This record gives sequence, C-alpha cells and structure tokens, in this order.
Amino acid sequence: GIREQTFIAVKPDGVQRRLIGQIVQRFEQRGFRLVGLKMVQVSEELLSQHYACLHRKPFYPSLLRYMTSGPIIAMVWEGHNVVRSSRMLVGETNPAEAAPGTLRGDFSVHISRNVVHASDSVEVAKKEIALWFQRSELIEWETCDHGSIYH
Ligand code: YYY
Ligand code: MG
Repeated sequence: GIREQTFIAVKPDGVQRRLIGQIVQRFEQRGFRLVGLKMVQVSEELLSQHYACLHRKPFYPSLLRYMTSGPIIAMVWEGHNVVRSSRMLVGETNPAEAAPGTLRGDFSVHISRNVVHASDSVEVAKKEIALWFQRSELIEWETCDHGSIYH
C-alpha cells in the first residue's frame, strides 16, 4: 500500500563526509514522504538489536565500533513499495557491486563504509522502525503533490 514505511539511516561515515543532504534529496526527489528524522549517537545495546542477525559474523565487532563512532541520521520514509525501491536506490551491500546511480555506487568504495542503511523487507522495516523511533516521533501528513504522484 501507499502507507508502506521503511527505515533509512545515514551511517557515521555518511555524516562525517557531509552527505546527509544528498542522501535525503534522493528519497525526496523520488517522491517518497519523510515521516520521521533525528540525529542520534546510538548505544551498543540498540545496535546489537538492530544487527541481531549478524552477531556471529567475523566483521561484527568492527561493524559495532564503526556504527557507534559518531552520529547517525535515522529516518522513516513512506510510500508505495518504499522498502524495495529504497534498496534499489541504496544499491548492493558491497559498493564494488553497487550500480552507478545508487547511493553506495556513487558515494562508497569499501563494504565496511557503505554510507547508508535501508531495511531489507517490510517485516524487518516494521521491527527497525519500532526499535529506532517512538510512535510520537513519526508524523502523519500529506504532501501537496500527492495527487500527481499517486492516482
Ligand atoms: O542490508 P545491508 O546493509 O546491505 O547488508 P547486511 O548484509 O545486512 O550487512 C549489514 C552491514 O554490515 C553492511 O551494510 C556492512 C556490514 N558488512 C561488512 O562490514 N562486511 C561484510 N562482509 C558484510 C557486511
Ligand atoms: Mg541488512
């Protein structure tokens, strides 16, 4: 439905490299609607829940160090098929395989510094949004061009 939501984050490397504006712009220009945004310095506790599937991976300790190394921009974006479309906008996990035109394909080189996070399914998106945001931090609103983007 058009109310589908996804969790997007500008990771610490993206914030350090002043890419926040360009990343937000790609989701805006596509026609998705921003329903939540905040700058956060996250705890290891939150991250271990966020990356629960990766605990046993060899890169997990360094992933944790990197993700807690500085502020992150946490966002919720809404729209028709936003989860799948966002994964396309963000590109493959490994920047070497990410197509030019994708955020990772345009802005990153190494898998451990791939600039942005996007939920990988609708179910995971729901969990991630609930983990990163309070309900009161998400705003329901309509853009004035809604009728031109949807029929
Ligand atoms: O969803 P996505 O971020 O594209 O990839 P995941 O497989 O969920 O891994 C999360 C995160 O872990 C990835 O964005 C970078 C990091 N990572 C890594 O540093 N080295 C790997 N070999 C695989 C993943
Ligand atoms: Mg993932």
